Amino acid sequence: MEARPAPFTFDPISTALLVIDMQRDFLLPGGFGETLGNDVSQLRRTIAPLAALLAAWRAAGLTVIHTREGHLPDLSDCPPAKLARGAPSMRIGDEGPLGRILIRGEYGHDIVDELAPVPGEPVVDKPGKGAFYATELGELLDERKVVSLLVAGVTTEVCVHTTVREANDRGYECLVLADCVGSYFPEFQRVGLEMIAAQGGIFGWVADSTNVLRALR
Ligand code: C5J
Repeated sequence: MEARPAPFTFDPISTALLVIDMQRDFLLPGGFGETLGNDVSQLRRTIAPLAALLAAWRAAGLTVIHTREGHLPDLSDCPPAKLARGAPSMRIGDEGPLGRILIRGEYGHDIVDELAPVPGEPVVDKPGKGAFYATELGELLDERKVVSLLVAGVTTEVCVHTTVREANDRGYECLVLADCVGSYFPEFQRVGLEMIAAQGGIFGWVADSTNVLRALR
């Protein structure tokens, strides 16, 4: 299929759609992300195209894996440096508008209703920005003989980038879906995507989900 910087070749059977951290804490108006002063519409524009791609990918019987960033209620898996970073007015584990911020089991930690996982789709809980660090993601992909990833989710320059870099080092071919990844900062979105496809695709490929939908037909 058409992609930047060059066409992307994949076999859907050995490709997983990896949906990163589409959580209420990041995306919902009134949620943690918005209380930090972020414009959540920059992330919310990814929901509709991703829902359409998920529907087509599921209808074709293909692999979907979701991730969620978050921590155990006692914060034993959260490095003190992550807790303190940026001296925020609200920290991970504090009571936020949608429950304790980024704590597993809380309402805000879960995935937005529009993209809710369906039975059989693994949900990987990750304590870090990268989806491979301290998770079972590598084993899940091995079991399913996955060699390529279509990457969607938020945020482009943080958890999407970290995961794509981790995946690249592990030998996966990554296509990042430009319309299905989002950043609160338009400039980071633009540059984040350029960085992936630069230098002949140093971390992978970039394309819109409509190109994938066309390739599936
Ligand atoms: C993610 C973050 N998911 N920005 N987290 O990107 O802290």
